[in-house]
Amino acid sequence: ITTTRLADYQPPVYRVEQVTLDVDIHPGQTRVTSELQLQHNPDSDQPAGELVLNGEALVIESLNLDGETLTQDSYHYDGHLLTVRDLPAQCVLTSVVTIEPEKNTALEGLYQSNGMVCTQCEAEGFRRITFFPDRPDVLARFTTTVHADKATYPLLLSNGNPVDWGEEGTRHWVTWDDPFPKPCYLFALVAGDLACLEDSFNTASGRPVALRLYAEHRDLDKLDHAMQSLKNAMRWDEQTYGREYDLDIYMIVAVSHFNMGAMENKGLNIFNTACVLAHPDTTTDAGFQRVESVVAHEYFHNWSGNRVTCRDWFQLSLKEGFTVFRDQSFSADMNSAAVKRVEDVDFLVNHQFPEDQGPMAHPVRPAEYQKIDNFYTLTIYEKGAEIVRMQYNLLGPEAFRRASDRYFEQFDGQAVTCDDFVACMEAESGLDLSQFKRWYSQAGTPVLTVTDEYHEGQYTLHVRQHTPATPGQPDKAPLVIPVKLALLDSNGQAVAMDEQGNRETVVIVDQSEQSFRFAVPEAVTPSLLRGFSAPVVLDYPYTEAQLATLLAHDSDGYCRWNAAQRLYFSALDRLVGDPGQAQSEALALKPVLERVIERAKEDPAQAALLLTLPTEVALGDRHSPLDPRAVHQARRALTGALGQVLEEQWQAQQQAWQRQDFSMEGDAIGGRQMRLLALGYLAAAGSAGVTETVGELFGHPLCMTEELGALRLLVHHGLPGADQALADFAARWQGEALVMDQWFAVQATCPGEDTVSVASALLDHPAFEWTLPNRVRALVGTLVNANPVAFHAADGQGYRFFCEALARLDAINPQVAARLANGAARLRRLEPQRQAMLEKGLQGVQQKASANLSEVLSRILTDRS
Ligand code: DPP
Ligand code: ZN
Repeated sequence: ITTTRLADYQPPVYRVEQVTLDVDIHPGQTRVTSELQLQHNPDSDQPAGELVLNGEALVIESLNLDGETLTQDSYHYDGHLLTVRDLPAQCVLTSVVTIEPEKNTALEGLYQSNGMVCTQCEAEGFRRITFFPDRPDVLARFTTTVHADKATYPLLLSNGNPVDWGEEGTRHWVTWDDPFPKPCYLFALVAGDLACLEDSFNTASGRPVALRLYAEHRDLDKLDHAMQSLKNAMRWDEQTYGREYDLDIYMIVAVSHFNMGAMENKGLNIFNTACVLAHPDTTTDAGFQRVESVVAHEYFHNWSGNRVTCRDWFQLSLKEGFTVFRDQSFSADMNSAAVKRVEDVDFLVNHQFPEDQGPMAHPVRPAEYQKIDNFYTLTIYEKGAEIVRMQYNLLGPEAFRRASDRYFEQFDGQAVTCDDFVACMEAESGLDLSQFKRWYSQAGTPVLTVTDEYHEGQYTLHVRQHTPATPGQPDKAPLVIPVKLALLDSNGQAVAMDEQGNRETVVIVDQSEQSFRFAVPEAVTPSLLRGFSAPVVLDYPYTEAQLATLLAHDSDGYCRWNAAQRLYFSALDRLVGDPGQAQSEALALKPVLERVIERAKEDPAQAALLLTLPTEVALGDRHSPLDPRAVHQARRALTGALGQVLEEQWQAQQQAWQRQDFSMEGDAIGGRQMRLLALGYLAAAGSAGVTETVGELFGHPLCMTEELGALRLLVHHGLPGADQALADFAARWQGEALVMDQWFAVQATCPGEDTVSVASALLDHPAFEWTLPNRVRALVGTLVNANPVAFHAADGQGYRFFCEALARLDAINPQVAARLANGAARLRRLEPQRQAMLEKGLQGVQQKASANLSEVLSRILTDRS
């Protein structure tokens, strides 16, 4: 196992000017011929002569340099690297290799999925197709010819435009040419028998672009939403960033077997079916929103990622953080911006913060890795997006737009670094962002400790910042933390904070300790970190009365949500170990929640967010050592008690949001959320009639959101009819893989220790497949990550289930196994008995683990935090 370090970066010794690929697909064996036009790189301090190419498990048929066959003594291949000696400064290297896509269950490189052949090359998949300098700073022009059987693979696709085609008996071929130089991680190829939804888009400058979305024939009716999302994203990027699409064709192919969400290959995106297919009968509202954002995300990569790419994989967040920021802004513009921001923050604090506080903590620009696949993380993506968002807010929209224009124009066609991005921000704003850049190199979540005092018209905030140590980074320097704030008077109204009468301001915290003064006429409640202006933990001793004021009156959606979360957490913290007090906690919460419920008609989606209790995982992280049973009981008790004390209100809500007709309008979606939430509280309270109402909803749903929502309530609350509903659901949807994923997930997330045996039995269900990542995530991933009381079952059953799954999966798909292993990141927070059981299980898995899995396991096992 080798460690790759940012500090060791060297420019490539050779450039590849042109790649001519010929991929000849035959059953059992695919032959790949590649011709590389090589040129010594003047930026390298190494002389011409020796070239090292990546190539993973390739079977060599021949190697040829400038038309001469290479003899065994002029090259060396160890199964991973091919070293060729005595190369001139300019030459053509031709290789013929064979590969076996049918046997590729790792789903990297060229592989088969439901009868089609497709690729996944990011980060290091191309080396499983042919020999190449597989690194993002080698940009080459690709011309690709695909040959295959006509009947099995009527459709042959690659990047760029089709320039030539023909037939050879029962076989045919197509040549694609991509005029834009690209790194090989953006290469794509698809061969299959697929249906196509076709449309077109006229760019701002009037060029027509053909839009083609491909899926299996049975899924043709599930492509409309992705198409509409794509067109919206194309228009938005023109209007918001001045970025036009650049090829004549834009294609998306839906694939069932896929390790990630989707892949932004130039002109030929390949998507996990879960991120592109959508139909109201089979897809939940959340699924629709995911499709919209992922389609946009991959489209936006055409500029932030493809036209301007990363110099090395340490810069991954250069494209991912920026592109997530872009897709978040897009979704905010398409839907409710306030709701979108809260959803994004909720995701960040509940998933990225724990990562940043655990053994896998790493900077947004890591300094080293063993397998880059393990760094497609929430830190790179979501925290990376927050770092771009802070720069957006520091610069303001106009300067930020000038800076992004400069970035895209100056670096078009190049492979660059996070420093290059920040330099553009500095150049267009005049700001000095050198200290700000610590956000890229320093891991961990900063804690802002704030206290305040009020004396005779003078309100003072004292702020301290501290970032806890993370693996390999014991000492942390102060960051630049923009804190947006307002000050609320006793009526909850924001007061003027300066002579101009501004009622909101931003203070920049950039030292370990600082104070900020405001002249205000009375003692106030601070509304801090508005819009979640920086990804930090805020520690301020809010009283419950202040939280009630913020929740009722603050104009900032994030601060309202955060106030609600704090109220819930303090009630739940008291109930952990003492759930008998749930009734009195619920009564104390009742008046504030009543006001939120009353306002639900203004924005039901926002109300649903405000009325949702923190998860058991989030609550568990506040208690050391983790006590999953007590946490589960506390949350369950509070849910039931809130169901009881607000029963009338929940009843009214569930009736108010009942609809006769299906709609995808914002209010209809929010209404479904509110209705299901209200039914959940009623079910937890054992309210009379709720079984009938939920059963009725399950039997006559208007859409999958209702059908699945009702099924989840039946199963998770153990209502009569749950088993029958599960059987009916499976019978109805057995042919729809994505719906069946949900069926597995509903069962795996049923809170309770018994769920482990249910899930173990489901591993033997005929619809369960180890080779299908979506299915494994639905059953194993959800239990491990979203069902702590089952995962941490006291007898260790959950750990056995997990470790067996890890070992089994690792032999099939190391990337997905390594991702799943992160479920054990809380190992050192467990009490000694559980810790010993899980540790032993993980050590057993570690002995035979792949390089991917081994990196994650060793970080977890050596964690001493
Ligand atoms: N396909 C992944 C994404 O778009 C990796 N680039 O985030
Ligand atoms: Zn991306």
